[in-house]
Amino acid sequence: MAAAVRASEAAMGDLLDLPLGSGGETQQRDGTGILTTDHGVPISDNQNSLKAGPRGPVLLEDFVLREKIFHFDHERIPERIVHARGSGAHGTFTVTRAIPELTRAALFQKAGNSCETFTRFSTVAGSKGSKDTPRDVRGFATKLYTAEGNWDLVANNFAPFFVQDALKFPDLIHAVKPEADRMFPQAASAHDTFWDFVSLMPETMHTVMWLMSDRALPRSYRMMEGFGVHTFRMVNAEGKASFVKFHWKPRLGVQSLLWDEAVKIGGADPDFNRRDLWEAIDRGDFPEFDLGIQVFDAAFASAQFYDVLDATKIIPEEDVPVQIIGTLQLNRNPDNFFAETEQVAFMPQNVPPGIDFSDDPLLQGRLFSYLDTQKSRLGTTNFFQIPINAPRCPFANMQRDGMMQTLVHKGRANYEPNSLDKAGEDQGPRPSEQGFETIRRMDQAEDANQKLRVRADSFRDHFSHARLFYRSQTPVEQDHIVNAFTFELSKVDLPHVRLAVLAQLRNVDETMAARVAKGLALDLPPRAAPASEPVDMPASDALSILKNAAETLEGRKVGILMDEDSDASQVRALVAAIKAAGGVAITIAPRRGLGDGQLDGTPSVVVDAIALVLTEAAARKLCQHKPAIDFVSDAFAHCKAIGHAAGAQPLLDKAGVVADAGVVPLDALPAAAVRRYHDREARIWAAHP
Ligand code: HDE
Repeated sequence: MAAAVRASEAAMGDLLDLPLGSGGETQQRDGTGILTTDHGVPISDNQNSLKAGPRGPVLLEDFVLREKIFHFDHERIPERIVHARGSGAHGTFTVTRAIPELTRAALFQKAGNSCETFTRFSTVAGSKGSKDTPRDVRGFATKLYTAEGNWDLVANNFAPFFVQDALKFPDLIHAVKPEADRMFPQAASAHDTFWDFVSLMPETMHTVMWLMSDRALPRSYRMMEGFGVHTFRMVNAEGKASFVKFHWKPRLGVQSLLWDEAVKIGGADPDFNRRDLWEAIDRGDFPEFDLGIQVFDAAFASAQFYDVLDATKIIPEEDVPVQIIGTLQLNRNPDNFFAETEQVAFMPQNVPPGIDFSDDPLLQGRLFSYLDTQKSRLGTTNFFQIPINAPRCPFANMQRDGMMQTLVHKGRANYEPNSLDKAGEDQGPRPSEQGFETIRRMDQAEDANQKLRVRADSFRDHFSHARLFYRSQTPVEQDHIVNAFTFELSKVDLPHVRLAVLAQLRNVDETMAARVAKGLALDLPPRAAPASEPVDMPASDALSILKNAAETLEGRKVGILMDEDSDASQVRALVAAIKAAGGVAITIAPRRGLGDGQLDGTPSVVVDAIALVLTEAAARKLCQHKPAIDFVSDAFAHCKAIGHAAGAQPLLDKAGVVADAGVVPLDALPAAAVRRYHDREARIWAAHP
């Protein structure tokens, strides 16, 4: 086989003469258990460098030391420009509904077809070492290793995007990242430059509404929706194309943190979402997401007052329902963070035949950016050979050589066409009629033959969808949005920027703008004239988290506070009841040996509900201990269910807990812990505007 690069994993193993693991990963050959240099020379002493005499200077001759330090010095690669902090998981995607009428992609021809996957969740603005819980968009990128090549569905947990044209992406990211001179704030949008950009770019307003909402504070990566954002196309075997938007729907429902909780978790457990994902997979609670599509045609597209090619817009699910076509299950933690989660290279241009792009100018820009960034991050055009990036299907072409080439191509056929087969040699791969074929434009515009550096008129409306989003929320969710704007703008030092944002907010909702202004002690400035007057759309319930809340203990964690005098049988019964309802229970005690967590290091922000299994004497003693009081008062303020033994009353009183539907006896806790009690908010956070 001369030109074919790789016919199967087995062939790759032959070529490299290396054993391959089940996921295609190359292992070190460590069967002997002997430590060697990178070049296989056995090492006898890994404690001491080679010196001239016992106390003498270290010798340059020490190749063991030099190789080890040299490798260490080069261990880091550039972090991603955006989405630097991420967590990954292997999984399986299974088709639940065949859609040959929509796409010729082999994967979707039969229900039951499946492929391996790798998913990476991420925050966007923060560096690799930043916390998991900032107010931010989350990435949700999945590589599906299909039989027709990799399909990368590089999604976010927000349905719209901030800007309409890829040309504005670097400006957006520069504005939100830490400010250029001082390099703070880290992983936060609450600063001058971000809001300056927002105030001058009204097209950002719809996505800013999502950013100010609880969608920006996911409780868990297992509890987020994912959105392909752009309009894509599917093409069937007859060449008929349809527009599609991709959605991931979490089986556990969408759940979010409260802002105060997110801030405190940032200190208590900066790895909160990463740990949650790892632990869930580790204990066999495999996260699952349904893949849905919204399908529509050119006639629907042209009948809307907004442009379906404008990524700052959504298509309400009430207008085009989401049809479920498959399920993603994340079922294996990475073996090595760097090799897999860090080196995985997603590219929206990776699509199998039968899936195609639209003319969305943001998507078109992404088709360039991702390939380019991988070369810069991974250092070589051969990054596709890294096991996590390599297709699991045969692949072959005439691309050759380059840095870190690991494939040993044989024969002379490194050009196409050739007639080497006539001389009995391998001719190598040739194009196929079944191959990817770019679909003709569906929306052939009159101006298609002109070169124009313009923004289409159909992209002028910037506020209708922002308004739709706000009006689709419950009052509690609207309060959270008002509070988020107030907090963020309170961190903006430039007074004219605060006013300019308020002037824009008046186009979204007058009451909301007035409340934010009040919170900032500002008079409302005149409304900023919009490029196009907003249209009132019917509210979309699908946009609210609370209207769709899944009342279940599945995926939720209960923290049981106890000490050495607690009734062990009560604790055991509670743990069993929580497990039986699908939840996870952890015990927390003032001293670690007594529970899974130690009280001072396990505040209630890291769990979804609490139980107090305490005697009255223990409760009285804990009234003298600040972390215990905070444990209870925070759980109450964060609207969590609180189950308690009768003896715990002194601690409840000390923490200011007022009886309500979420404060229950221990045996009622599993039923009460399926939700939050948001009606407490008005009382506890009364000073908010
Ligand atoms: Fe990305 N984006 N992006 N993006 N994006 C990257 O690629 C870019 C956009 C998204 O876990 C980078 O490998 C441009 C929308 C995710 O590895 C980079 C534009 C959506 C991830 C890049 C966008 C996304 C990235 C940085 C505007 C939602 C993380 C490192 C034209 C659909 C993937 C990298 C992972 C990563 C560019 C806009 C999602 C620089 C130019 C819209 C989930 O190439």
